[in-house]
Amino acid sequence: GRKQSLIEDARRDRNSTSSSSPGPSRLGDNFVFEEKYGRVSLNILFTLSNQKNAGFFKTGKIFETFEAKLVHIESRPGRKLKNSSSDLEFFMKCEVHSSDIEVFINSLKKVADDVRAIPEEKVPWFPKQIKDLDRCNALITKFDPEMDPDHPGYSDPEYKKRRAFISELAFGYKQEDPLPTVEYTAEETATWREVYLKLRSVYPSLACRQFLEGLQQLEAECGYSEERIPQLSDISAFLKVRTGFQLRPCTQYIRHSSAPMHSPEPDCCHELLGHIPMLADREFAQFSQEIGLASLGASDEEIEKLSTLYWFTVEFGLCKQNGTVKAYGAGLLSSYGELIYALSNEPEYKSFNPEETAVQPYQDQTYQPVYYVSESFEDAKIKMRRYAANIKRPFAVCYDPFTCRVEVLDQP
Ligand code: NLE
Ligand code: FE
Repeated sequence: GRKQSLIEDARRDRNSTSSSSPGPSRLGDNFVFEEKYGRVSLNILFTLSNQKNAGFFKTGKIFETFEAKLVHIESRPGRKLKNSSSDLEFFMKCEVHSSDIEVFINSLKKVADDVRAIPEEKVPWFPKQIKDLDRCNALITKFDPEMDPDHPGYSDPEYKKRRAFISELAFGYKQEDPLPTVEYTAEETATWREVYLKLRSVYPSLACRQFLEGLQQLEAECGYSEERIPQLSDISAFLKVRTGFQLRPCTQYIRHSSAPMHSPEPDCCHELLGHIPMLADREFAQFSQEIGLASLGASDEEIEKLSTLYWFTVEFGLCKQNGTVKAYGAGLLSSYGELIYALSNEPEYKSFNPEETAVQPYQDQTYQPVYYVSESFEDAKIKMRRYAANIKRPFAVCYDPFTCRVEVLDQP
């Protein structure tokens, strides 16, 4: 009897609204669902406070009544302090008839608490904890020497073999693994030495203060020198106590010995000399994290803009210090050729402003024709936060330093 009446209730509800206005289906004022063949994909979240699971079967009936095709179900203990510990939170992916959405959600609201529906299209998967980055290892670099005839190692089969071997270490890496150690050859160390000494000679006049401080600490405490290529595990431990940053392996191979002053692709010189000293600075580390957090759950279009912002700041940024322009971008600090060029009077300078910088076209084959100058990292961080706050997402994200997880907060 109960079963029948529930279905009838729901059917009645359904019929009473089936003649409602055509066009995009709406839920409240926030979401417009995208239809495909009259059906929409929904992510449904709700809490059940019923101790005997009866609530769960009631929701099941509603799914059945509305012919909602279930794609995925997850449950976990509820987190809300005010409720009893027997609460369960559910996350379900399903497809429903678009004309049914409102009445379907309303029916769920009668048997479950905190019912929320988020259109599938607006919530792409994104990493929420460090371990999730194991799913992001399949990084493709477009300047692979196997593919690109302009790569300095293109016609050196030995080099390509070695580079492929080292890059495999990163592809197979899992968060619980120790950071891979690479035994570098004498030739590789010779390339490092050349890059190191050349760059080291111009850093004092061209690199920003934070970079010089970071490098000095790395030389004093992490064995940075022209003698050997530092290993990731030492650096990761070093950064962790300074700014909380930790490393995962990426490009541990080194550039081809024929082109030490500029590499089209990132390599260990770029990571170790360009990025690491900057990531030892708290203000800069926070700035970098702002960009990452802003990207989580954002649309592809927004992510394109954020990567442009990353390009003109973290990779190729300049900043003012005591009235002079200095380099802080890693792509400059790891390329003697471009560092000298960027701080000559050849390229054009513009002042950093996220709205404008985000849409500046760029190429990655050779030196940049235009660079953006920030007033300070603090100023860049504040502007970046303001920019990120305006990105439209159905939720906000917040990094919890205690659990090292990204918390997803629902927008009111
Ligand atoms: N051009 C840089 C270098 O030579 O170190 C690498 C570029 C990474 C974006
Ligand atoms: Fe980089």
